[in-house]
Amino acid sequence: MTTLTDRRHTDTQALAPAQAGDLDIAATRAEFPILSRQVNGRRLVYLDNAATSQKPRAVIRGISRYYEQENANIHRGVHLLSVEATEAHDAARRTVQRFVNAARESEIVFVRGATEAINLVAQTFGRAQVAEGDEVLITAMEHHSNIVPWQMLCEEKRARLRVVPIDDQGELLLDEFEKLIGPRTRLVAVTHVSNALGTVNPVREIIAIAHGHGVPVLVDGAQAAPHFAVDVQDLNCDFYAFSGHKVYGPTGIGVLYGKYTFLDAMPPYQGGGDMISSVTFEKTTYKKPPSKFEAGTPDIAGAIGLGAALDYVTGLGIDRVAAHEHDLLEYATERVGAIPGVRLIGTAAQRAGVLSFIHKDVHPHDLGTILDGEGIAIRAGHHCAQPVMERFCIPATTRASFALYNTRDEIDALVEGIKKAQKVFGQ
Ligand code: C6P
Repeated sequence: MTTLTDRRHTDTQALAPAQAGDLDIAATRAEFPILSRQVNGRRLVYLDNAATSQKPRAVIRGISRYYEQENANIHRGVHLLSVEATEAHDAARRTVQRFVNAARESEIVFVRGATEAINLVAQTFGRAQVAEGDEVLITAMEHHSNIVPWQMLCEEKRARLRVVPIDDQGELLLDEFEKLIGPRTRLVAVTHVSNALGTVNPVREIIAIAHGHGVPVLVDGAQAAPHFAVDVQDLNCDFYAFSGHKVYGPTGIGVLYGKYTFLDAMPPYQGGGDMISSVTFEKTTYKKPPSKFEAGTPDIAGAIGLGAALDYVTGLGIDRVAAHEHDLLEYATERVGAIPGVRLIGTAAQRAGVLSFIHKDVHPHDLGTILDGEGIAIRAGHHCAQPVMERFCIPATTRASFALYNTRDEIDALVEGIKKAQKVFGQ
């Protein structure tokens, strides 16, 4: 059955090559109700999109519609509502499949978010494949979600977690990566885009090198999927993880893409309803992927909301979004970087979505508080990437992160806010 979700995607296949300025930002902003609210008596300037992005009406409506018109459990009922809810959930999976260009719908596993996706791989693939003395290779710019699950696995298996270092710009040292990967490496887990530095890693090249050693690769795409086109077949990654709430979808839903051969060979993650073929007290047999990894009633409304979000982004054109955000990041880098006392943290040649910085006189948390008073939302802290802070010998950064609805005016407001903080705290 072809759904609205399916058709919308087809309609947007033939977009012209994207340029900054292609998006109608005023019209786009009008689709996000929260952007018109006031914060501390000022218009909201929302620059904390790497933490979570705001939701367009299409997503809010999609979720409301499900609860108002279709609410039922899926895969279980013979009644109409259950059939409709099942179809809507299945359509959302096809939308995700197209969004990342997976070869098969069954390669898309719905999870709670990037964190759960990575834990799933660590607890299934990892526990089956990693033994004493083996190695898991990550990088020095990973989010805690792509460190701790591997650390837990390595502790349990008496395996070794190895870390590819980064340089002062926040770029991965590829020659070190080539030195570290070896006969004991069982998996490479690497972020596509660093949430603390904005670095876009050359994951295609990393995957090719790893595959040359027969090593599979998991890519943490939490900060990539919202910002540019992701094609898992082109990347040739074995696993790809991302969260719905950073791509304009709801919280509590995310995606694990896995090559079917891997998913099929992996043991289940959790046991329960909907993941079994048959159960007796003697033996249980499991369904094929993705059901094998989706025990229990899933977040049905979340999947539908995620489908609506990806349709929304596809409708705008992800390349147009990328071009617009690239322009914002360049502008912000130039303007914030020119403020006396500011040091940018993360100056890689390829960056996306994120501008991290420190100010010599103003602690990031104080700066965050002053900016909040101006209605400007940013994040201050270690961004769940403490090893990155350690690498740069700093406790925290201030981070502005961008989305498709942000404007140059909002960056100007950020610059004014930083200058105000400087006056308050500067010596
Ligand atoms: N980073 C940030 O403010 P979850 O929490 O599962 O949706 O996403 C985890 C995650 C994994 N990888 C990367 C690269 C991430 O940036 C995140 C989430 C947020 O930077 C919250 S800490």
